[in-house]
Amino acid sequence: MPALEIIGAPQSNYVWAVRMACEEKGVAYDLKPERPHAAAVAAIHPFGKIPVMRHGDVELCESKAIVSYIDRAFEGPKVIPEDPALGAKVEQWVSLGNVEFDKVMIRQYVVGYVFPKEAGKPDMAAIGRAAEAMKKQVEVLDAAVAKTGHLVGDQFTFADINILPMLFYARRFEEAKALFGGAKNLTAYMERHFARPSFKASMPPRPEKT
Ligand SMILES: N[C@@H](CCC(=O)N[C@@H](CS)C(=O)NCC(=O)O)C(=O)O
Repeated sequence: MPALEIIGAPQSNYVWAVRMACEEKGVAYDLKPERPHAAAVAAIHPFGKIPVMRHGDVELCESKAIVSYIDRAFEGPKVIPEDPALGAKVEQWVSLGNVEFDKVMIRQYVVGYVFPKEAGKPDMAAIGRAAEAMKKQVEVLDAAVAKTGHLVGDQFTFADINILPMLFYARRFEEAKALFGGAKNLTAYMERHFARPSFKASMPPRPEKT
């Protein structure tokens, strides 16, 4: 079996999610830290985004495709259930994560603090707008995990894996901390899953950057 290479800076929430999926499954991999648009990344992702993956002659970009491949190609507990309805629900939450939650929580809110357009001067108006948009997102997630403590069924899946790094990064900042504090199901969900060995083992060395 050739080595599985995960290529991308570990601070990326998407690299973190792919690595966490490997840890959940007990799949060994080599992490090759590379920034977006580095040659090794641009060779696989047409828009230079991380993560990308190489496994023998299989090269892939996009975290959802990468995790789907790893889940099918390797042994270990399934992170995307084979049951059609549950598997589709995982895809649904991963799409919502990537299209809705990442856009607001990471690209607008966290990046607004960590990588402001003007160095050292976060655009507080833009951050405030992102925090406003996060209110509804927090309500949605709080309701979604209320019943089982998971996003899909009563099992830990890639739907959870995908969202946890986003929540971890967002709650480092005051507005998110306050919003999350008012969402008791979501708070319990984070406390429970942030303690998972797979979450800790894949945590970036300095998680302040995305
Ligand atoms: N849909 C992609 C998103 C990947 C992504 O946005 N990665 C960020 C880092 S967290 C990136 O490479 N950004 C660089 C850019 O957008 O140019 C996936 O799921 O892998």
